[in-house]
Amino acid sequence: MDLISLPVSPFAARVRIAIYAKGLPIDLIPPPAGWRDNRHFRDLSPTGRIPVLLEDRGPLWESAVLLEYLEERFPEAPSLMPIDVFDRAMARLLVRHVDLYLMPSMVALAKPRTDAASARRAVEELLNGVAMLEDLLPGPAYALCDRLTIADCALAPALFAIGVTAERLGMDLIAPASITEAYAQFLRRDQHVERVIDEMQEGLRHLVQVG
Ligand SMILES: N[C@@H](CCC(=O)N[C@@H](CS)C(=O)NCC(=O)O)C(=O)O
Repeated sequence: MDLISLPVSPFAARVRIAIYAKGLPIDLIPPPAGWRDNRHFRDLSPTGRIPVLLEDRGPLWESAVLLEYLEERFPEAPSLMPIDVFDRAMARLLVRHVDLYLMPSMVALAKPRTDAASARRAVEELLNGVAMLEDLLPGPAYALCDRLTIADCALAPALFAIGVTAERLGMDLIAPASITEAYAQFLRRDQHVERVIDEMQEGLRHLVQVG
């Protein structure tokens, strides 16, 4: 089984954390050259986005779906879902929070040609999304139960990407939210999160070098 992934993609990064933490036999492969306009890639990924999991029965996409699919597909591997049913709902809720209230504005800000009004709106939305997290996160601990879950898999790369974007803009988008900041720092000490953040950093360095 293969995962089409790019080191810097926060969506692919969350799936890689899950793959590493679960010790799964899944190979990471890059998309084909010119993937955005590549017809073969479009056949695998109708949305034209990364990541894509290549299963024997066909491709699967949408990183939040992939996180849950890997849970069910490899029941013998260490679980990244809490046991408690309320915590399971919270895990899904935090993944949704990342996808609905953090990533859209982060992606808008990361675009090279965002106009000033859109950028202001995106910063406001992002600050709002981070502020909401303050009431949902525990501080320096895993988001739920006492181990890594899909919530941490989604949050760690998103918070890293927000930090990188904020630094580029000369802003501080996470540090004012002290609980979220402490949580992000704590997560970086998890070996699987650290590995993937290193991959993202390396990918960013490469992007800067090639321009
Ligand atoms: N909702 C999708 C979002 C995936 C996504 O937007 N991936 C980005 C890379 S981080 C992408 O492929 N963007 C298309 C592009 O850059 O043209 C998911 O969770 O998998």
